Amino acid sequence: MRHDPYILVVDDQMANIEALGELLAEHYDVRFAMSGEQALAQLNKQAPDLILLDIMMPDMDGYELCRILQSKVDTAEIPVIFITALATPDEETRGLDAGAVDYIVKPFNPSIVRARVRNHLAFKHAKDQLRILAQTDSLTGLANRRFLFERLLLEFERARDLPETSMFSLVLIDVDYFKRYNDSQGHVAGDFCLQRVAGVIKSALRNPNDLMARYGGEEFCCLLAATQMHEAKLIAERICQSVSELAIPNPKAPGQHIVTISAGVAQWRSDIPTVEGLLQIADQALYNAKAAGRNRVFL
Ligand code: GH3
Ligand code: MG
Ligand code: MG
Ligand code: MG
Repeated sequence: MRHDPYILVVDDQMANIEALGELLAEHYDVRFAMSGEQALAQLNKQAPDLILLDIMMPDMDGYELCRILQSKVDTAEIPVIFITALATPDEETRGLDAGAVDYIVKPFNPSIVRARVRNHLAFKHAKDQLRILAQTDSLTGLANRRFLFERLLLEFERARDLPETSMFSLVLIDVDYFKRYNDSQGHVAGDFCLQRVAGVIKSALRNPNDLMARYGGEEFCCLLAATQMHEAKLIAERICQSVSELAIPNPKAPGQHIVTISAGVAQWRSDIPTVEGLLQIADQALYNAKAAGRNRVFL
């Protein structure tokens, strides 16, 4: 079910909130806050799709709130429309410079407000869709390589700044004898097999800070936040076990003739300052798992 877009109205006067609520409630989930602090508290619970923001408010004014929103990763992408009695070009410029997408002067024309809100929400929706596409692997629905590296770079930056409290692990996964699978079952079945393996990897996700990605063709990488390598190894072993339990026939593979995976695990350390360095350690562990007979996890 699709939910109505959520619009947060921030204004210190009830009359303004009521007027905007009346105008927009038919098509949108309209909620309100009567101060900047209240708005920030609301934003922590759920991010709105759009904010309608008054400028003149006691304590924190609209410009300041807008700047705070722009400075935080979680809120920087939420479009803000100022809706204010301040009507000079200087004030409008200041509002747009603070990062607002639009500026509406009170008293407002209801149908223009509705039209602007609708257009900005459509733009926001298109942007969200594009971002999801840019971050997602289309075959498996996991994160793609680009998004994985963006996140890894962020994690490394954070770890460099706070080495004492930083900890995370990488699991590099490679499907065993997958060339033989393709050769005997065909590429279409191969793609379907990768989707099923990805499904197992996805179900190992524990919280929003974990990231499961398709690293390359039949290779996957899990970024496990706040996880040391022995815990990461257990998670990888569970994935390994679950993939073998799928019992997907791979007639040309030795042993049980089923699809299995191998994995290498590495934990972040301050003496390995680059993403590539840590990936190389995980890759060496993966290589050792392969050499030791596959269908297993190595540190
Ligand atoms: P190993 O156990 O040593 O990993 O053997 P392997 O055969 O899995 O290793 P190799 O790297 O030689 O083969 C990987 C194969 O994965 C080659 C390629 O045909 C297949 N592959 C890579 N990407 C895709 C994909 O998107 N779809 C399908 N169907 N096959 C893919
Ligand atoms: Mg006001
Ligand atoms: Mg491979
Ligand atoms: Mg392989």
